[in-house]
Amino acid sequence: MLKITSAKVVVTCPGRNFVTLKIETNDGVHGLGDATLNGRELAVASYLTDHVIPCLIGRDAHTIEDIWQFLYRGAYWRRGPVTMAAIAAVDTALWDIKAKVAGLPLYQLLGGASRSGCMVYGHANGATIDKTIEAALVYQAEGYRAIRLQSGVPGLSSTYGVSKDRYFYEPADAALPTENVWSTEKYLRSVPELFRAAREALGWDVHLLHDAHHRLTPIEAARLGKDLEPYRPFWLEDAVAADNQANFRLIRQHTTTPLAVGEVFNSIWDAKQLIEEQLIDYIRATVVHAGGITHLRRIASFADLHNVRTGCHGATDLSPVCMAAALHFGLSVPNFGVQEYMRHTEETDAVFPHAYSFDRGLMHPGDAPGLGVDLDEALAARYEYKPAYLPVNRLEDGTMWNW
Ligand code: EZ4
Ligand code: CO
Repeated sequence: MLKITSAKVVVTCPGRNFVTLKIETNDGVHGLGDATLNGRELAVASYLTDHVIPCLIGRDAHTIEDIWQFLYRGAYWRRGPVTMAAIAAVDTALWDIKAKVAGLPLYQLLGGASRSGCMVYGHANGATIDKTIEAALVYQAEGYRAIRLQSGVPGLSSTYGVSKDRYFYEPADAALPTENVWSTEKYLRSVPELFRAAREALGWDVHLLHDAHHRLTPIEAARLGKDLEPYRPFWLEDAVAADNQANFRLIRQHTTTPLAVGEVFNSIWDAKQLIEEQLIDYIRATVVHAGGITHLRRIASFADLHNVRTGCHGATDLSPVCMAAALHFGLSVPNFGVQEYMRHTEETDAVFPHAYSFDRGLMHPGDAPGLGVDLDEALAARYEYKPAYLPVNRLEDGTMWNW
C-alpha cells in the first residue's frame, strides 16, 4: 500500500497569496494540490489543516475516487467553495502522486493527449479602447490565437477586469475591499465600440473574448450579446450571475453570441440546468474551485453530452499547480474549448518551478512525471501571507451591485 504519511499546507505570497497542499507517502513520493480561494485563503487552509489532513494519514494514496467520495459525502455538509477547494487540493495532489509513481505525465493517465496543445487566451486591457487594442496587438504578435478584451468605460473612474499594468493583473488589490462605481448604460455603449475597433485592427483570424463579470441583468446581457454579434465574439463570459440558472434561458432566446459561465461554480450541481438545457456553450469551472480533477472530469463528461465545451478559469489567483492540472485535463478531454492564461509574476514562477510551456498560442503541460510542478518551500517561506480582497461594485446611486 502507498500510505499517506504526512500532509501540510503552505501559505505563501510571492506577489499574491497562494495556498498549497503537499501530501507525502511512505515511498518518498509527494504530490501537490492548489487550494487558493481568492480573498478567503485562510478558511481553506484551516479546513485542510484542522479537518481534512487528520483524516488522510494512513490512507492508501492510490484510492483517489474513494478519498474524494469520503471527503465529499463524509463531511455531511456538502459543496461550497471552501469545502470544494479543500477536496480539490487533496484530489490534485493524489493524481500528482499516482502519475509520478507511474512515471508518466498526468495527461497520460487521463486517456492521453487529444490534441497537440491547449489553446489559451491572453488578457488585453486598457484604460481606453486605443490602449486595449495596443495591448491586443502585442498578444497577437506573440502568437496568441485568442484574446480577451477589457477596456475602461468612459464616465467610470475604475472598472473591474481592467489592469493598470499591461501584463500583470491582480484584482484583489487591498486589505479591505475597495469600491467600484458601475453603470450598465455606459458600459453597454462602450463594449460594441471596443469590438468594432478590435476587428478593424486585429482582423478576423483571432478569437476575441469578453468578460462582463456578472454585472448585467439577463435582458441587459441579451442586448449586449446581440450588439456583439456582428463582431463574432468567441464568447461572452459571466454575462449574469448564475445563482438562478434559468437566467440564461432569457439571454439564449435573444442572441447567438456564445455564452460562458462558471468560474465561481464549485460542483456539477451549479451547472446541471445550464448544461442539460444547453443554455451555455463553455463551462468555466476549474480544477481548484470545482473539486479537483476527479470532479471536473465528471462535469466535462456531462457537458460533452450536451455540446458544451470546457473553458477553465485561469487567472493569476489559480496557482501554477492548478494551471498545470488544468493543462493535463485540457489536453486529454474530448470537449476542450479554450484555457484562460494570465501570466504569473517571476516571483510566483520561482516559487513554483514548472514544466508547462507556451508556443504559438498553445500551451502544453510538459512530459515530466506527475503534474510537472514543484514547490520551493524555502523560497515560499520568505513571502508572508498578506490580506487582499476583491473589490465590490456599487451603482452610481450607491446601491450594492452583484457580479
Ligand atoms: O475575477 O480570478 O475570468 N477571469 C476573471 C478573474 C476573476 C478572479 C477572481 O478571483 O474573471 O479576474
Ligand atoms: Co471571469
